[in-house]
Amino acid sequence: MTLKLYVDRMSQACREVIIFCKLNGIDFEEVHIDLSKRQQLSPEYREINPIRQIPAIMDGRFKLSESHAILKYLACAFPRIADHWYPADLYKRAKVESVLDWHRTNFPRGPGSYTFYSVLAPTVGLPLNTKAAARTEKMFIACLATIESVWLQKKGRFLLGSDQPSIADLSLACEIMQLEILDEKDRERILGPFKRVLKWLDDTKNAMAPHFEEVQSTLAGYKEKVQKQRNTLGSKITQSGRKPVLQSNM
Ligand SMILES: N[C@@H](CCC(=O)N[C@@H](CS)C(=O)NCC(=O)O)C(=O)O
Repeated sequence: MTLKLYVDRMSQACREVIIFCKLNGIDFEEVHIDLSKRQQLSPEYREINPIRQIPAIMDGRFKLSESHAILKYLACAFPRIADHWYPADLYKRAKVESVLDWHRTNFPRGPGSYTFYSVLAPTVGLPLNTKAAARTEKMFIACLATIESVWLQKKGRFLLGSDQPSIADLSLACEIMQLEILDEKDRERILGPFKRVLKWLDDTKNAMAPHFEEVQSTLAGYKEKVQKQRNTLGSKITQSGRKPVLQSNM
């Protein structure tokens, strides 16, 4: 039975799962759960993931949510997945886990939240929020500084001084790629000072070509959609039934 991925490519957590499958030749069916239509809240999807978030997978009768748990499951459940993704060696695996845990603890209020508050919120009927965007920007700039000075080392092109990427590289890179949805100037302002991070992102794109860029390219479409929506938003009622507010200072 084909593995099913319940995803929306607008979500960085979903993109990492799709890219992992593509890179490793895992056959899958992509079931689109449209966040902008709040399909994650539907009764049908609740049967797949009662937490009502994406991504989730169904492998036969086995259901699983949480992107990091999914990546680890796929790395172990499917044959011939190269060891560097999720090393069998206890010490190397523990280090990868350490980056993944750090990522989940610190980044949820990072690029995803920043792009949400500063650009994407209206696509789901919520107001932009400049104060929250400024708060999250501070937090994730601190995270970028940690990647630059702790997780990226002088030796090795990838996190933890490795010569090959792990699921931690894939997941963090997808998170940071969410910034693609911003204007070039804004992205440059945020990422520009972090030269090692920029080099690592390039190395990651190259190591994961062509699937990394192909799956991330969906963001360009969203960027265009968001810009159009920004132009017309003032006069429209959103799906939530609320009149959208373009700026909120809460
Ligand atoms: N920790 C979860 C986060 C999942 C998550 O926040 N998903 C978002 C999309 S990026 C979602 O489903 N949001 C819709 C909602 O919360 O209603 C993971 O890594 O899978």
